[in-house]
Amino acid sequence: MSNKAPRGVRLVITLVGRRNVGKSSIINAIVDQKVSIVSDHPGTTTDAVAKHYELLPLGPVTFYDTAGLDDTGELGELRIKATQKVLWRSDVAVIVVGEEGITDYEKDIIKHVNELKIPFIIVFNKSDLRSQSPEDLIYCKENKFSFLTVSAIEGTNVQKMKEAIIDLASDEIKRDPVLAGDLFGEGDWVVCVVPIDLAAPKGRLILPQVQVLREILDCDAVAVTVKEREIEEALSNINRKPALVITDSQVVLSVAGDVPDDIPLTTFSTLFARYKGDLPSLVAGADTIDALEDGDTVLMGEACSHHAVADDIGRVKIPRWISQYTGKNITFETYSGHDFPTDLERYKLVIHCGACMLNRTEMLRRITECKRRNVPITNYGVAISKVQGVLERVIAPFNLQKST
Ligand SMILES: Nc1nc2c(ncn2[C@@H]2O[C@H](COP(=O)(O)OP(=O)(O)OP(=O)(O)O)[C@@H](O)[C@H]2O)c(=O)[nH]1
Ligand code: SF4
Ligand SMILES: [Mg+2]
Repeated sequence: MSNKAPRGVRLVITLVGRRNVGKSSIINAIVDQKVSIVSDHPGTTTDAVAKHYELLPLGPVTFYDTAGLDDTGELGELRIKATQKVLWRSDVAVIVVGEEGITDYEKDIIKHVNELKIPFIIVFNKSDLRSQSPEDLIYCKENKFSFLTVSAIEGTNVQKMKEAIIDLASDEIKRDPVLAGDLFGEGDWVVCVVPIDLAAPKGRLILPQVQVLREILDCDAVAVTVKEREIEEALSNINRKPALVITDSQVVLSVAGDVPDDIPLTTFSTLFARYKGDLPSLVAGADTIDALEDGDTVLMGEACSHHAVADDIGRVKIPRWISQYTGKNITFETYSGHDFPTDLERYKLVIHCGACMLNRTEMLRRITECKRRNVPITNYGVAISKVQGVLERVIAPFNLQKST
């Protein structure tokens, strides 16, 4: 069993429901191990528990066991919030129903999961104690909800439940997104420009660079890696035209000057904007930079609370470049972590980080949520290319259809 797949490609399956309905027992039955504590005391699971598992034939997945959504009191509220946060990054939800059947609590959960457009199955657990009521059966059928009766204790229908989960995962999510491999062919040369400055971690490359290099090698192409100062020399010394040059966004302007126009050029961030999200939407969002006015507020969305450095890209550099580019007096607010603000409408534009710590589902959900609220969203890399005047060039290799 492999537990080493990068977090970004794991499918996330979350079990939600009231306390004591058997969520933890179901996870234990699926993975056939005691990963979650089970007891008849309601509220046993207090924090979301993650279990990595190889769900064949789908591949590596993470099951989240969550705290019951009917928890009361101040702590209960925090737990409910934590469970909702997990839902944001979920590809599939399993809504577990206990002996009481579907009540208003369950209907609320279904409504919430539906709003987030998470495919779900309703699992009527404890079938050894009680069979599904005719009302619940009608409710599921009328609403066309998938459902299954299960007994976690006796193992009834556990295999069927696994199969139903695999069926629910959308084809889009099941497909491994392509990073760069469609932009060059076998035997092609690809030049990667990697600045080694103070912000570069000691002794290693960062994960996006490593992933791109690995994909070039997987495609049987030739990877040439240089710092920005050496690009010109490298291009004049390799005796064939590279199929693509991929540069760090922060040096894209100088690299664009050094790479002749007939060589396709893009940035690592643009590759990741497509891999992690929806490139046409993020490119369309960048148009809003031209429409910013004095007094507008822009949200800088960071997906993790990384340690901010003196000349931080999201907190210092991009705000400075956008202020210079627009000449407007704009307020920049930063938001970090797995939360996403609920008052999005306050912002004229959201500029999101590269989302290396988010899975694709969560980034797509953030984009969808912005679109639903009519707030344009772009990301750091696309915004940088826009204000540097090279956006058209770095998106040219992707042949994008304009998104609205
Ligand atoms: N008879 C029967 N009992 C079950 C079944 N599934 C779970 N239980 C029992 O129900 C109780 C609650 O199970 P848990 O798995 O802890 O429920 P939970 O939803 O994780 O509960 P919280 O963590 O408190 O939210 C335990 O006593 C389990 O043994 C089942 O299929 N049949
Ligand atoms: S790109 Fe986003 S998720 Fe990745 S380290 Fe930066 S702030 Fe964190
Ligand atoms: Mg539990």
